[in-house]
Amino acid sequence: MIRPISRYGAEVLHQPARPVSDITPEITQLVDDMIQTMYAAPGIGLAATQIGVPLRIFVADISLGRNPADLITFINPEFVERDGMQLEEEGCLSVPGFNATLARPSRVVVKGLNRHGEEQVIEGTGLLARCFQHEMDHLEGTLFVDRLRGLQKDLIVRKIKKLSRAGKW
Ligand code: GNR
Ligand code: NI
Repeated sequence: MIRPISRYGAEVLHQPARPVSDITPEITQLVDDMIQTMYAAPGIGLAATQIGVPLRIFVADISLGRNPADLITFINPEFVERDGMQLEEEGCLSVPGFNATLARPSRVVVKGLNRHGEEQVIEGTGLLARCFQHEMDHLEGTLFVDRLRGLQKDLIVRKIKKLSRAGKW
């Protein structure tokens, strides 16, 4: 089932998510819904908080479904390594219509469970590293807008408030 994606301002997006204690059939269903919702959007990643569920789960596929082997599910993910620096443009399905250039480490290694509850360790560089960090931020209640400063941030927040007042957000 495709689920609606919450937008900047929704409480669930601005709070840390809780670890998953046990991979029940409900969790498996949630992961399936996240994958469907990510592909439908379309996006290269989706965190559970974006569909209103405060649990530490994200899905990612930087091939947008073109390469089935690129689909990644992480449950209770943690960084094990982070290094380098990349400066690239970033967007978010929960902040539609906006993007900004953001500095992020260029390489990360993430450890966590896959959809079957097995431990996995995955290295990401370039776009995958950026995606992993963006999704890990979601699990802490942080959106890319929160990482901006000064004018860049004020402009986006002001435009969102205006859209919100007009009922267009
Ligand atoms: O689809 C998405 N594209 C994207 C581009 C640059 C950096 C991060 C991302 S993630 C985003 C989907 C999303 O909002 N995931 O939480
Ligand atoms: Ni996002």
